[in-house]
Amino acid sequence: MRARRLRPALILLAATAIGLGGVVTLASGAASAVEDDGADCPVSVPASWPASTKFPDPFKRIDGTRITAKSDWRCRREEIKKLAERTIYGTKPAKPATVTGTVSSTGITVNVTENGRSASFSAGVELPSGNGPFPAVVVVGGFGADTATIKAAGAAVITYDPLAVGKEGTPRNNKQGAFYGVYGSSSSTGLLAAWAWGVSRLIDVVEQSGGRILKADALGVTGCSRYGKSAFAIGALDQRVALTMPIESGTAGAPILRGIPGESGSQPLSNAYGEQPWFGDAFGAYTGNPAALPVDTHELVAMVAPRGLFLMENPHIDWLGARSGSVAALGGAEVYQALGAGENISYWSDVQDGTHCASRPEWRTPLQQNIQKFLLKTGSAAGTFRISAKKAGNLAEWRDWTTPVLTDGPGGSTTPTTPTTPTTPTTPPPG
Ligand code: MCU
Repeated sequence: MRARRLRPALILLAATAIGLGGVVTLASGAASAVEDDGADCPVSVPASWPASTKFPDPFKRIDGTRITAKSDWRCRREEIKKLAERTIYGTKPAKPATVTGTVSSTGITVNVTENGRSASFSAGVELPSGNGPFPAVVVVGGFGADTATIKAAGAAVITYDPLAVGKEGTPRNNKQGAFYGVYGSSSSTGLLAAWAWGVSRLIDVVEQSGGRILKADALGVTGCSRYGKSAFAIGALDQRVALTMPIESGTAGAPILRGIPGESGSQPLSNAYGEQPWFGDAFGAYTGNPAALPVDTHELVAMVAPRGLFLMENPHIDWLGARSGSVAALGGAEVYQALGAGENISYWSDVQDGTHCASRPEWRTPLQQNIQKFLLKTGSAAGTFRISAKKAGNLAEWRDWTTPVLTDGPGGSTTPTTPTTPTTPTTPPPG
């Protein structure tokens, strides 16, 4: 059933960007200073929820009410995160008690300790020409990302080998790698959340390094295929990532899970669940019935909002589920729009070369523009949707909700503001 052999992974890069001080505004799309700005939101995941063949309403809280203000998104996002961890990814633990490490012009080392268990891993660094500190893009795995364009644009490349953090090829009850060394080989957390945890720890180290070489507030992430699934999860699960760029991610990546069974030739949910422990163990209950999921990937797209997101897909290989990918992007874009950040999401599947993870001329300019806009902060290109007619999904078939007009103005805060001067109110930008 495989469309073609999609090579197993090797390594690559990673990037980081971090901490802005103070308030983050929605329209600007700036990254947050923290991994999860809704960590303090009270969320109780119910024991059950209604099934729906259509997309769950991203604006509807677990209690059935809909959000009305942009500032409500922070805690609604946290609900989506908890539901996605419970059913799709497994839990991505928060920062361990101790994270230490080093950043040099050639590499990053990470050491973590939690509950008496320690683990270490490292990543490579390739600097662009010029003087730092530099923004950076974490490249997950060793293929499919256009590292030449990234560096030419002025960003460093952080080469991240996710397999050191979570190995492939293990049974679910004996997972291996740095993550499972700390959280246990029988952890129900899947590889995608484990790999995302690893990048979050790299970001911790870059933050702690003082920004002499790499800028913690200008970090992106990319990767192709299984590492496109990874890039998507990394960006959804860490709000310090300023720019998320998954490539040809397929099932367990951007494509809507509800769409896969009906998309001819796409990788079946059960096949992806069985191929590698990418999904969390709990997803096994949904492979035959995605309508029972309380969330879908349009809401993972929404979790990235208002930050930069550039989804790249290949419409020539059915296995990659690009039609379901387009619907996820369109559904998630509704949240971007409601937050006043509609220009911060791009989707591009209109490409010529059918080869999986090919080097593609079509993506060079938008890649450069996204790096300029979200990492270098020198550009303001509009978001673009270039959906191949070969694999164009129809959002209207998938939703039975409308997109609300949220109050608060375009400058509404998404971050629990810990103002340096607690008495000074935030002034939203004009407009
Ligand atoms: C698209 O990502 C995967 C796909 O899910 C697998 O079925 C296939 O074996 O490998 C792809 C990949 O990672 O190729 C490099």
